[in-house]
Amino acid sequence: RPRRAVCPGSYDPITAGHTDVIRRASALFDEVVVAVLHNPAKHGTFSVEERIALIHDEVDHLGNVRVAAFANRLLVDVCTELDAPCIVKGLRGGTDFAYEVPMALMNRHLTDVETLFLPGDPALEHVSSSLVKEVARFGGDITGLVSERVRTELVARLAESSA
Ligand code: COD
Repeated sequence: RPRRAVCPGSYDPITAGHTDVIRRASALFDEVVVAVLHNPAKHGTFSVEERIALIHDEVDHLGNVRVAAFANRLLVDVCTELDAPCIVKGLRGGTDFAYEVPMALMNRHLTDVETLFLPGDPALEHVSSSLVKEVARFGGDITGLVSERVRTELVARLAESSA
């Protein structure tokens, strides 16, 4: 039975911070499932299909990472369906910790799934999808915070939406 972990998130879009956590998780487990959790009623910057394509571009070379989308589901139910006893998340300092620990405890309360926290790369501590989008929207340079493909597609997407 393979040891499997889930890296959950919105991934709207995937950033260098996400990629770092997924890469490190892929070295620790037999298989990692990147789970894009979304609410179909809410419009993201990228569609779920676009987010999945952008994630594949960054993780396929790792060889043991799958990508799947789940709409309106509890993360613990996703873990049960995937037969994954562990969630892996990156922590960006104290604020993430305060927000993430109650979720980890709630998830364990619901199904006894464990959450493994990896300290985020300090060089990427300021990187989130939302800040990257805000900087890009107003013309700031996001090189190195996302892949070149994400940067190009994000800049194009934001130009369309402000046109
Ligand atoms: N450094 C390190 N880690 C990072 C960085 C960075 N720079 N950036 C992102 N990460 C990691 C974090 O671990 C983060 O948790 C993860 O990437 C995902 O980030 P986002 O922004 O894409 O995703 P979120 O925070 O919007 O995702 C939240 C979930 C979808 C995981 C959460 O809402 C959820 O579990 N929803 C399902 C419903 C549910 O089960 N609710 C009850 C929970 S108790």
